[in-house]
Amino acid sequence: HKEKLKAAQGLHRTRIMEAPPLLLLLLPLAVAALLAVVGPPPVTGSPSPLEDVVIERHYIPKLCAREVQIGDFVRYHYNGTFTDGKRFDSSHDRGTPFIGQVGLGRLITGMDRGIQGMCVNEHRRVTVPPHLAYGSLGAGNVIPPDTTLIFDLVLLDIWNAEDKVETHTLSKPEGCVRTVQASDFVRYHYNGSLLDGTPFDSRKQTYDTYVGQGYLIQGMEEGLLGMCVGERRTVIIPPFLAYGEKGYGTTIPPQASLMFDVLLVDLHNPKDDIIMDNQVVPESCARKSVVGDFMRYHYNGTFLDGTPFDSSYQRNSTYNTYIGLGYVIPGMDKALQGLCIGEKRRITVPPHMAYGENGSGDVIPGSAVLVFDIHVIDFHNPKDTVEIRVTQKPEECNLTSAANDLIRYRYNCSLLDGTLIYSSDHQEKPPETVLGTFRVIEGLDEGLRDMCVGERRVVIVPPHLGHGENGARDVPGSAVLLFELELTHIQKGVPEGYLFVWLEDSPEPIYQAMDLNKDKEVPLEEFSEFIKMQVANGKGRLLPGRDPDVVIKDMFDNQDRNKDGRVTEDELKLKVDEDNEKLRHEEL
Ligand SMILES: [Ca+2]
Ligand SMILES: [Ca+2]
Repeated sequence: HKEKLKAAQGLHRTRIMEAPPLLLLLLPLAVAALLAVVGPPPVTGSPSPLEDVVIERHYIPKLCAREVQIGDFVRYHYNGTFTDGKRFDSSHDRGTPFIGQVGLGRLITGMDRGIQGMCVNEHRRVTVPPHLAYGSLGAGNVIPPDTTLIFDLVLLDIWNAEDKVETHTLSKPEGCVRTVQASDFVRYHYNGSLLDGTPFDSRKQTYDTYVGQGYLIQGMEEGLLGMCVGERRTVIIPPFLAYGEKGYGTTIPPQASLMFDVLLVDLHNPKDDIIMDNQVVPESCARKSVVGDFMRYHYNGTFLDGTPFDSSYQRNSTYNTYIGLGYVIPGMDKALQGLCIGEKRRITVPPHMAYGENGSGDVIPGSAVLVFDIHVIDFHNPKDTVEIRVTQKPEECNLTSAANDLIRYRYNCSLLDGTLIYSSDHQEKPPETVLGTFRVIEGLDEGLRDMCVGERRVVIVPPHLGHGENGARDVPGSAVLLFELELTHIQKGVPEGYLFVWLEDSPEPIYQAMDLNKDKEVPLEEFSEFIKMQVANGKGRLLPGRDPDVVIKDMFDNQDRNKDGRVTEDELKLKVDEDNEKLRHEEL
């Protein structure tokens, strides 16, 4: 208000000086009365001297955020001409815009008045009568006395000493939790322009810097505060919070307001730890991952602004690693501990716990915060054993499965995320195996032991007791397998290397028992009949899982040492005696 008043007083004083009181007195009263009613008469013939500046607005920008007011500083180009068109001054010729403050009597009064209300980029012609310019004295030998001056102006910049940094949010993502604070490290894109729109800087890469530690011009330090990642802002900075009187290089002139279009893409603080959220924990969680476990997990990797950089889903293969042993970035190594199988969580890793200032290849820029949405498929420890949970046990459970037994069973085999890989229900015949003969994976063999017919179990097999690092058809490498088992049949077996065992003491003497028709020789038919009789009477047991006739033929061939198709008393030996003989031989 004070400045406005001063300006008004200034104007008033000039008018009084330029209009002699005598002239006013001579004006006939009648004419004065007429003027009071109808206004001044139309101008005819030679134009009478102007009382005030005349403003012609040749171009007004569609967007005019701010108009020049008293007290504002302005930067503008101008051409000054006389009414005959002769130029007496031009900032264009000097190549330097004029900088001044408006309405405080520091410009000629006509300009103080003529520039008010102007927008940046407006083109204006201001015609200034002599009494609002250099009056009857003129100015040196440039402006003669009593000269009307014409100024063609282009306004380039406005600011005020009271100005603060101005920010306008153009767009902002929903659910913004974190905003820029002093001492944060930010990565942002920007376009920089002067207030009239002249661009001075733009780059393809992000600008990466600390905030609030003097690395930036003061206005940018303030303008970035409170921003969210993904937010787009216009930041308008007055010259005294930018490069001030000196400007910067050839691109930023002295006393230039700067306008930045800023897009924040990344934000962290050097004190940040990993952040974990969006956690989804499965209902049952028998064990949580610890250092030394080997984990298989899927992940989507994005930057903070949501731009994806990597995904295990796209490769259609889990990421597999030991955890807590430095095989992955420190943030991930830490984040993978204490998780349940099946758990999902989001892990935000600051760059000092990821790829640091240098980033990684073309994929991860320097100082990038990484966001991983992970899904734990399974984990195990190389020390893990087979885990057996009995889910159903028949009341009567006398006969249990053991090594060498032939068994039949039903099973479903799944990954720990529930993906069914194999099921015996999809096979024509129920699977059959002899335990302890490496016909099934080690963990399953173990899981099928000590089971009675009708018993059901869940058996969890770590990969080193399953299909190992390489996996098998439909089984991914290093996968933990879950079997649902039901034992349906047990046929007790014989020890390894045996084709037949006695369950009771063998008949003595055995050859006589075997020679059914007592003719001192035992052909295959007789031998076979004898063995089958022992099996039928529960006195002996044949190797299960093979055609009994084939097994008996093998036994017979072993005994018929001279291969004449009949076993004699001399040829017959029990396997136990044979083994003892071998042993003796070796000792000798
Ligand atoms: Ca015989
Ligand atoms: Ca023989």
